[in-house]
Amino acid sequence: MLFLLDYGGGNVASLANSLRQLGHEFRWIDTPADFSEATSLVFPGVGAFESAIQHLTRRGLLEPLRDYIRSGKPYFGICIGLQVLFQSSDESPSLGLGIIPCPIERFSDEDKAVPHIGWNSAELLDANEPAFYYFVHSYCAKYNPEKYPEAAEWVHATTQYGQELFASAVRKGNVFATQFHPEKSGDAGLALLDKWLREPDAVHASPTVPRVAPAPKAKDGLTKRIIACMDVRANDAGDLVVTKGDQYDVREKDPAAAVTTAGAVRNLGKPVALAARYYAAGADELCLLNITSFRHSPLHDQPMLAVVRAAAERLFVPLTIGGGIKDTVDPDGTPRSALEVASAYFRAGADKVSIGSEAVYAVERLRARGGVLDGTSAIETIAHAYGRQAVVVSIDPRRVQVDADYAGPYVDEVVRGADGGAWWYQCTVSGGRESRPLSVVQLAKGVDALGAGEILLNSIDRDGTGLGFDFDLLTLVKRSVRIPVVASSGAGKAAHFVDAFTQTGVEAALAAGIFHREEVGIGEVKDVLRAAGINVRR
Ligand code: 1PR
Repeated sequence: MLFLLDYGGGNVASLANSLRQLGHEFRWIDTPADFSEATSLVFPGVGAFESAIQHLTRRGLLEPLRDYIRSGKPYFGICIGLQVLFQSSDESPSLGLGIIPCPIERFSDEDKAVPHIGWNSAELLDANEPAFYYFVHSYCAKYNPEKYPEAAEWVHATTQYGQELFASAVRKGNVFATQFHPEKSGDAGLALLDKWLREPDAVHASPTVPRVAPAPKAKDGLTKRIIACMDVRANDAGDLVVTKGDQYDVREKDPAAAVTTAGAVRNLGKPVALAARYYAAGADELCLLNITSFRHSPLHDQPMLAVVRAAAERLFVPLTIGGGIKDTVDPDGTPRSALEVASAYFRAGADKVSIGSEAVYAVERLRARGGVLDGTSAIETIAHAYGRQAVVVSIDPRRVQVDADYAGPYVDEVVRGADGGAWWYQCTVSGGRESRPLSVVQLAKGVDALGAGEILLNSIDRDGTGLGFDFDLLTLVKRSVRIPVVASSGAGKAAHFVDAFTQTGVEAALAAGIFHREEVGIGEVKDVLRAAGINVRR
C-alpha cells in the first residue's frame, strides 16, 4: 500500500490530487504503526525544515520514518522530503535524518533573488533530455563533491541557480527524492511521479554515477514565468465570476456600448474554467484574487475555498490565492487568525497565499516599532509555518504627482519623467480605496524584512489600460529588495513582456485582461519571449 506522510505544513493536497489524477490509491500515515503497513512512501513538503522536524518529532513519526527508510522499502521525498534526508539545515537548529552526510544551506542572494521560485531545468540521470520542473525554496543541498564526496554519490540531478549548483534530485537504493515539486510541474512532473509509482520496487541498487556539470555555466536554467491572474468576486446575481477592472473599477462604464449591462460587474467567465484554459495554454502559474474580501470573509463559508479546491484538483502548476488573508472573525463570533485562513487555503490546494492590505498595516506597525520584528504579523506567522516562499505580498500602488522642486518625505523615491512630470508611488489598501502614508519602497523593504517570499507588484494607474507595465515602478521596487518580483498591470501585447524582463529584471510577469479577452495567448507571449532570447518553459 502506498502511504503519504503529511507533516502538517505546506500543500499536500496537490500531491494527493496528482496521485488521484494518475489513478493511484493511497492512505495517509496517521500513527507510527502505519509505517509497517506501507510498502511505499511519499513524503511531500513545502518550506520550513524546522516545522517539519518538530512536527514529526511531536507526533512520534521521526524515528519510524528513519527506520522505514533504512528498511529498504521505497521512499520518494519531495522538497522538505528531500531535505530531511540530510544532516542539518541552516534554516533550523534541529538535525535532519543524517542519511546523506551533508548540510542543507541557504542560497546566496548576492547574484540573485532568494527564494528560488520558478521553473528550472534538471537532467535526471535516466532521462534523455533535461526537463523543466517547478522549484520553490531558499535552502538547498549545494553540489560540492570535493567537500562532500559521499553526498555527491547520491546526486541524481543537479540544477543551477545563479552561479550555484545544487542537488535537484538524489537517488540511491530505495530512496528517490526531488527538490522540485513533480506534483506542480505539469506533464513532466506527473510523468516522473507516475513512473516511480508504477515501479517503486525497481529500486536502483547500483550506485548512481554522478553525471553533473563540473562547474556552473555562464547562465542558469531558470525560466521567466508567465502568470495568468483571475480577479474573482460575486456579481450582482451573487455568482462568483472572474471580473476585470480598468484602474480597479470593475463595473461596465460605457452605457452606449453595453446598454443592458451598464454599471454591472464585468463578467469574463467562471474561475475554474478559465484557470483550466490557462493551464492547458502553458501558464507557469495561476493566481486567483478574491477582490472583495475586505467586506466580509467568513472562513466557515468561504466560496473561494471551493474554487481553489476545484482548480487544484485538475491543474498541476502552482496556485496563488489572495484576498482576505488576515485575522478575521466569522459571523458566529469565532475568531480566525490569518494563519488559520491561510492554512485553510493550503489544505484546499493553494501553494502560496497573497497578502494585500494586511501587509501594509504590518509594515506600518513595524516602522512604528523602529523596525523590530515581533513575530505577530500574518506574513511572519505564515512564513514561519509554511516557509517564506509560500507568502506573496500583493502591492497596489498609485502614482502621486508632485512639483518638480518637491522636497518632501519621499524625495529619494521621486521618479522624474521625460516630460518634466515627477511622482512617487503611494501604497493603498482595500483594493485602492484608501491611500496610506507609506511609499511602495517602504512597503517592499518592510515586507522583505518581515519574511515575505515574493512581491506581486500591481499598478492602479496601469491596471487594464494595455499601455504596458510601469517600468519606473518595477525598477524602483526590484532594486529595493532581494526577493523575486512579479510585474503586474498594463500588459497589452506580447512585446510588453519582453520589455518588462529586459528592462527591469523581474522574475515573472502577470496579465489578466488580454488573456481573458483572448487578445493575446500565453503561447504567443512565450514565442515572442523565446524569439527575444528569453528563457521560458515550453
Ligand atoms: O487586501 O489582502 O484582501 O487582497 C485583495 C487583493 O485583491 C489584492 O491582491 C488586490 O490587488 C486585489 N484587488 C482588490 N481590488 C481589486 C480591483 O481590481 N478592484 N484587483 C483588486 C487587483 C490587479 C491585478 C490585475 C492586474 C493585471 N487586480 O490582479 O490582475 O492589474 O491586469 P491587466 O493585465 O488586465 O492590466 P487583501
